Amino acid sequence: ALRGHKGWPAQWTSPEPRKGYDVIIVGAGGHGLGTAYYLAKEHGITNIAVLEKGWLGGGNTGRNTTIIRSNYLYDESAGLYDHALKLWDGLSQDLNYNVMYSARGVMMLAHNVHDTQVFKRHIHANRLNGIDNEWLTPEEAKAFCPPLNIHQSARYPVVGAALQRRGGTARHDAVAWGYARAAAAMGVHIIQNCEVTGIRRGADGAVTGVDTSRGVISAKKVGVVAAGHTSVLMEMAGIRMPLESYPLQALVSEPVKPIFPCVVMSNTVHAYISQSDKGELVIGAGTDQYTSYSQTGGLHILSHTLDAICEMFPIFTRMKMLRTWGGIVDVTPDRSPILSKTPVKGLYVNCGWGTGGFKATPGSAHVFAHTIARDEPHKINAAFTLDRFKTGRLIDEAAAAAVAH
Ligand code: FAD
Ligand code: PYC
Repeated sequence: ALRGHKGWPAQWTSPEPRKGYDVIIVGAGGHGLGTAYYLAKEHGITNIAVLEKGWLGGGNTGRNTTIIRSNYLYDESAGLYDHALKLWDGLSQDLNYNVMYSARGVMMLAHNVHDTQVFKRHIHANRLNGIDNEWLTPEEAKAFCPPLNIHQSARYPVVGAALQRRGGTARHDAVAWGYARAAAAMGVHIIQNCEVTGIRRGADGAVTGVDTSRGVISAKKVGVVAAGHTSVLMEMAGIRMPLESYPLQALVSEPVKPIFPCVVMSNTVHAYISQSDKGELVIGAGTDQYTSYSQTGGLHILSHTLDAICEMFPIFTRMKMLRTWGGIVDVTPDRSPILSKTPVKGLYVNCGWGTGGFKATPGSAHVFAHTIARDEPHKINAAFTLDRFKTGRLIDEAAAAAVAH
């Protein structure tokens, strides 16, 4: 800053695309950039292009509310999300980039008998999988989060809470930037403003490359990591995906001094909240109830969420909201992601994270890189196939999503 912001070295270069690469990753969000990073670092594949139609990190990675946790119900999910949580722990050191991971605790509020039973089931299942999760009384919940209103006259009084102490938040942009810088340093090309408009296949049906707004680029392996636009891309290869795309909104308040020590979520009243290091209250809602590719959402969703925030935290009633935004989330029927080979040789897909993929970024990228490099899934993502919507071997995590949709 003292030099007038001049002479700063670029964190990654912006090369012209080559004619071809060993691997093309479509989408420069955290999952796509992370995949390129682990392909280079762990599998020695560096002739990679990450193609991004907009700017790096401008999709859901840069729009999410950064909640990280691994308190999912089923063994498969526990394996995947806790793999990610363990990687978060050392990610700043690994990337030599401060991703500001803060294990400040994620507390999910129970407001009725149903919530209590569901959360206790999750707590027991998590513990059997070696994942921390504990039940708190309303008084213990308030001790952990002093702004919380536990008065029993509330519309939906707090009757208890599930707390994962290792859960928390991280700086979303830094995750994209950290992976981008580290991948570029190993030779990965990150090409922004390059929209993929077609997926090319040879006579044998296998992938041969992609059409883009900057010309044809060839590759024998293409990984689609395009979050809200997965269906559009996969359609280019003739694959109809079991996905629905919805707007999901969030908003932040004016910045205030540190007041909120943790993350609190309530699926029943449809609101969640944390405080960023800048001091803003970061607040999120449920998805809109209609499918759309517009990165805005209905105002009524936000007002409903703010009603709930004011009920749970009357201390915030007079806070001013600064800005709102939306992203498009791709939702699978069982609310679990797809990290998989596809019926098209050389085409791989990482999608279906719905409202909750930020937390999984390092773990998802790590196992997806393995899947592409070895042409077979890592044991951690073996169950997260595209095929499961044919076989019926679903991983139903609707209750763990914790965001209404
Ligand atoms: P993205 O970051 O969206 O990256 C995909 C990229 O693909 C985009 O940059 C896009 O421009 C690019 N792309 C698309 N089509 C093309 C094309 N044709 N050619 C080239 N590029 C293309 N998850 C959590 O775990 N915790 C949370 O607290 C949380 N909060 C959320 C709040 C909101 C408001 C939203 C919208 C999402 C939230 N999520 C949360 C979900 C999370 O953001 C996503 O699951 C995750 O960021 C997905 O990462 P990604 O890298 O797969 O996708
Ligand atoms: O998956 O934890 C989550 C989440 C919080 C907000 C949006 N998604």
